Amino acid sequence: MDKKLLRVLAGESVSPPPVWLMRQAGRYLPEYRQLRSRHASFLDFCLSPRAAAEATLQPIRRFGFDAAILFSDILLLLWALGRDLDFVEGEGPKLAPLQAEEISRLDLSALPSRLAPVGETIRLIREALPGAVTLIGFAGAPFTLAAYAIEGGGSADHLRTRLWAHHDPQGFSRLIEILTEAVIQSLTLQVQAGAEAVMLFDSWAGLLPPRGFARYVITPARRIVSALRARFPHLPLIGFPRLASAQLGPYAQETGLDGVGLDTAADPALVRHAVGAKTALQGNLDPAALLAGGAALAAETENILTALSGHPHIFNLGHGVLPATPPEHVAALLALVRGTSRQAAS
Ligand code: 1CP
Repeated sequence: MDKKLLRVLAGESVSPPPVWLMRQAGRYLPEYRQLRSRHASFLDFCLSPRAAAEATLQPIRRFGFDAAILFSDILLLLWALGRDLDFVEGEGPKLAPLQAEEISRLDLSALPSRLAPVGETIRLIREALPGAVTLIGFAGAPFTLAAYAIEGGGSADHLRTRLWAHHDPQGFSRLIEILTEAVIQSLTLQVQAGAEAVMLFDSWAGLLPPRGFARYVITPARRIVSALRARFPHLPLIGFPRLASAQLGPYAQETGLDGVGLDTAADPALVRHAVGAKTALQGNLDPAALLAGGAALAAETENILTALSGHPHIFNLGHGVLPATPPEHVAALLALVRGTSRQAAS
C-alpha cells in the first residue's frame, strides 16, 4: 500500500507522519475566495460538483498534503432530509429549529437523489488526485447534527438540545436513530463514489454527561462502524468527538473505529495510553499556533511529534484552520512535520 494515511489507519506507525488539516480548503486561501465568489450561495457551491472538486484540490496542489477531504458541509445532510438550510454571510448556518412533532417527517427517501451531486464531486476528485493522496469523505455524527437541527444553527449553550435529551429521551433517541441511518446512507454513497476513508465529526460531543455520551455518541458511532464494515470490510473510519478527551478510551474501544481525532485540549501522551496501541490518533496542533507561526509553531509541532512518536499518528490540527492564517505558515508546518526545515528552524 503506497498511501501513508491508509497505512497509519491500519495501525502502522509511519515517520514522518502523514499530514492534512481540518478546513484545509477555505477562506485563508486566495484561490478559494476567488472560486467561492462565483457562487452566491454556499449550499449551491457545495452542490456544484466542479466547484466543490476544485475547492478540494486547491490545498493539495498548493501544499501537497497526504489527504484531501471532500469539500462539503455536515449540514447538507439535514437539507437532504428536508430541512430548510441557509448559510448567511458573516453569521453562519440557519435552519428552522426542529420541533418534536416534526421528527416523523424527516424524509430518508429523498437523501440519495439530493446528495447525488456529492457523489459526482467525489468521482471528479478521484480522477484528478495524485496516487499517494487519500480522499476522505465525512459526515456530522448524529448528536452534532441533532444539535444543529434543534438549535437552528450554532449556539452558545445548546440548551434546547440538552434539555430535550433530558425531558424526552425516547423522542431524542428516535431522532438520533433517524440521523444514524441518514449518516450510514450518506457515507455509503460517498464510499461507492470513491471516498477511501471516512470521518465522523462530533463537534459537540463534549456537551454530554457520561451516560448521555454513551447513549448518543458511542452507541450511534458503533452502529455506523458496523453498518459500513458490513458493506465495505476494509474501509477505515475516524471519529472526532470534540471536547471529550476524557472519554476517548471507551470511545475508541467500544466503537471499533480505526482512528480518533484529538481536539486542541487533548493531551496526546495521555490519550495514546487510553486508546491502546492499534488506534491511530489524529491531531492536534492548536490552530492559534498555526496562525502565530514562528517559534510557537515550531515548538508546539515538535511537542506533538514527540508525544506520539512510535504510535500510529496522522498529523492535523485540534480544530479547523482559522481564516486569518497566512498560507506560508501552512507551508512552514508541512516542512516542520516532514523534517525538511530542521536546519532552517535551528
Ligand atoms: O465560505 C463560507 O463562508 C462558508 C464557511 C464554511 C466552510 C468552508 C462552512 C459553513 N462549512 C465549510 C466547509 C466544511 N465544513 C468542511 C470542508 C472540508 C474541509 O475541512 O476543508 C467540513 C469538513 C466542514 C464540517 C463542519 N461544518 C463541522 C464539523 C467540524 C467543526 O468545525 O467542528 C461543523 C460544526 C460545520 C457547521 C458549519 N458549517 C459552516 C459553519 C460556519 C459552521 C459552524 C457553525 C457554528 O457552529 O457556529
